[in-house]
Amino acid sequence: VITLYSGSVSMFGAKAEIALREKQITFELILVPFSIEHHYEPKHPEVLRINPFKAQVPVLKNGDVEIYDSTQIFEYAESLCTGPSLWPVDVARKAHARQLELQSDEVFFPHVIQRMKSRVTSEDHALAKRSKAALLDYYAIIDTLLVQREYLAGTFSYADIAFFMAQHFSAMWGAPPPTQLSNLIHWRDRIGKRRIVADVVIRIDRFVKTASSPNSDAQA
Ligand SMILES: N[C@@H](CCC(=O)N[C@@H](CS)C(=O)NCC(=O)O)C(=O)O
Repeated sequence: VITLYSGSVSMFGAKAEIALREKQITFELILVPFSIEHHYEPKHPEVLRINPFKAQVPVLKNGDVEIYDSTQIFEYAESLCTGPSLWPVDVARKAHARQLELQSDEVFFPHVIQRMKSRVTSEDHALAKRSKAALLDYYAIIDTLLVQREYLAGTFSYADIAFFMAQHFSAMWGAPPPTQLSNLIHWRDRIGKRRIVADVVIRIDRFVKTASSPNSDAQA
């Protein structure tokens, strides 16, 4: 049996969860404890054991296979050969899709993380502004890429899953795709309508709403 350890508000965990579901892989989902006050502390023992270096979710376990990192989980999911192929078949398109997936995690999302951090310390306000400008620049690049294209790399792929979740978290932190970038907006709506994607997003949004309400246990 496959087990995925994720978090209630984990962008990277959501990527992995959506991918496994889109690949029609049966798995058990364990949401590790998370609260606004203590974040992921104390860390889940299985997360610490399987990912001792980073102690981060997502982590996946399937018998002897114990791996971490959302991109590695994409690769593992693809190698199980179930469901639709989520990398383009064409070699060049596949390479492009991988680049876009990396950019989403390592170029775009770090600016979102910067904005999450800046919320805590107001002296970082200038940094938060600079991050927003960088996010907007990247949105414009993706909007151009999506001219006459339904999905980032041609067919629905891991690149779409990654960037959909990244932009969703960016929106949560005050930097949604601007409405005038219509290719990007249509793409976002197209991906967001997928049953599997919608279910994961609804659960995250519900958690955020509950955790940030004044009466919630998460703040206690
Ligand atoms: N590169 C990793 C990043 C994973 C990551 O940043 N996980 C966050 C949650 S979204 C986490 O576990 N943070 C807790 C911590 O760093 O202490 C991936 O793609 O899975």
